[in-house]
Amino acid sequence: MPRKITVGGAQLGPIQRAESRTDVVRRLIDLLEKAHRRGCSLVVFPELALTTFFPRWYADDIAEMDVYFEREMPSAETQPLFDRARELGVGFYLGYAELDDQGGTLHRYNTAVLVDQTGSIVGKYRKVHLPGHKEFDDSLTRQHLEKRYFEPGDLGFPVWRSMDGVMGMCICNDRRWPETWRSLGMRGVELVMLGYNTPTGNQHGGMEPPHQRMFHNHLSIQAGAYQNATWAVAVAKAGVEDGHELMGGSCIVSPQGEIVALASTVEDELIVADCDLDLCNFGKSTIFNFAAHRRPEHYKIITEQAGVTPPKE
Ligand code: CDV
Repeated sequence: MPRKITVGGAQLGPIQRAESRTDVVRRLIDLLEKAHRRGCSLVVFPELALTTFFPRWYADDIAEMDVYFEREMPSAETQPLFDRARELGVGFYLGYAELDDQGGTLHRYNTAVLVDQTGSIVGKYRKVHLPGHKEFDDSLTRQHLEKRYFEPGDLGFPVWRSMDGVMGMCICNDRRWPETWRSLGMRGVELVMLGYNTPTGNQHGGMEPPHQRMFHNHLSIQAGAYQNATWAVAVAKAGVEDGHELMGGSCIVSPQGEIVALASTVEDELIVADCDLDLCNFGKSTIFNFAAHRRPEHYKIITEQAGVTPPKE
């Protein structure tokens, strides 16, 4: 039996600060219904897909940003998305800001869940690689305060057997780190879902103009997919959000590293691809047969230290 799954990447245009959760969920449901009409059984939404990208703003008291967080998933406001997904038999990946107060202590994470075709949450991932900084930095052209508002994820890089395949998740900046992809690859991942909110301009001024930012976006995803012989579905929140421009470029990448579907706008837009999960077998059994070719005895430096140790002058 071929393991083909038709996947939709549901890119979102901007979500302005004033937009209510109910209005956003309506947009998500519209995209979900469109995806269903196009034969999709899985839809990937962006990172922080329920609100504006609030880490661009500084608040002295981080609790001021709690209005952008979800205390439960699903909540009263997001339940209609889960209900519609179950009615249509479409699974989805959804990114959101998670406020976890289990055990009496508050924890804030940049989170994504995988929901299966019955509307049940089968997996949760919390973003490991948080970009940016913790304190206001006036040397930058713009702030990116994810390190202020979120803790690094504490769940590692798990995978789940769902929808006939081995499914993995990561979030935005994670895609730039080969460690993310290899951790998922080592667990046999066949489809990586990821959402992103990437400003079109670099916060360090003139370096890295927009065309390079887009190149790096695709380069990271294509390399990660190829080197781990997996499908990748990468989905942006795009356009001018509260005066700040986010890049589009949502794409679906094959296990050969080729882009097979690409968004052409910075608005709500659905991209679709038929993903044959068995196409992963070629890379996994030949050039990227890890058991046959990896040399972990030489890789210790990767897990034993974070920074660089150059040779002495
Ligand atoms: N939301 C993100 O993780 N954005 C980062 C930006 C700050 C570079 C990204 O890697 O796209």
